[in-house]
Amino acid sequence: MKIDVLTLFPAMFAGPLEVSIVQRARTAGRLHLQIHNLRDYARDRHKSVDDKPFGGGPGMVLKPEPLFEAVEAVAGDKTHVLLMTPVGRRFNQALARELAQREELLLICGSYEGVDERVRQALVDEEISIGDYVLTNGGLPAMVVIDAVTRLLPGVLGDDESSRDESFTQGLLEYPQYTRPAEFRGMKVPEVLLSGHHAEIEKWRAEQARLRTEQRRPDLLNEVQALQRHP
Ligand code: 21W
Repeated sequence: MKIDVLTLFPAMFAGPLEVSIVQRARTAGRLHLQIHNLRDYARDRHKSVDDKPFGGGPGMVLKPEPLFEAVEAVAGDKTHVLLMTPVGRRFNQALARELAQREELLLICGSYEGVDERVRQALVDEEISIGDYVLTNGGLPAMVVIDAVTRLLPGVLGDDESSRDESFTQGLLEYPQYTRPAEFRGMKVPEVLLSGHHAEIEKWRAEQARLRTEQRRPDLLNEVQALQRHP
């Protein structure tokens, strides 16, 4: 998959996308990721990317010209263009799966200033928010989307990682896990996990996952039922 990012803060992207599974996907050639500085597409002498809002009011608005220039330079016919914005569709695992089917994504990071509406109108296929809290710009949300999508690309997770991911607990919260020692500071590992009875262990884990989900995230249970009907 090819992913391009348009941002005013390219420095944010050093780090999170250069470690762990995303870095592994890049090295393996499964993910071609490029970060572009929106300011490089400003044509005027001052490289301005924003201006005062028509109608007055505080703050600034990202100008259309640099965004149009950038998208026209970077996007191809097949590119799915996303705008990261607090008013977008809420990001979740189902949307990550949808996006992972695309060949090319272009993520535009909004800033606190907001974006000229004509960008939405003419350039953007889909607007995405990662949740109901106010961030300073769309950089972190873009990294969240890239991380969640990358691990779903074919060949990115190892067999062990992806079989764990597709286990029966899909859509439920994770069951409790333990490693050695069997007793630590008086706290014991549940007997069943030491028993070697694989069927019993599976049953216990399934129960625990369901219990935890009922207690902590009852909202997820409807989605799990839907998943079980159409996996
Ligand atoms: C914060 C942008 C506030 C715009 C009137 C009109 C992208 C984000 C962002 C940001 C405003 C996401 C205004 C969850 C987020 C993001 C920065 C509003 C002022 N007044 N997901 N416009 N949370 N955040 N602008 O903050 O760009 S995805």
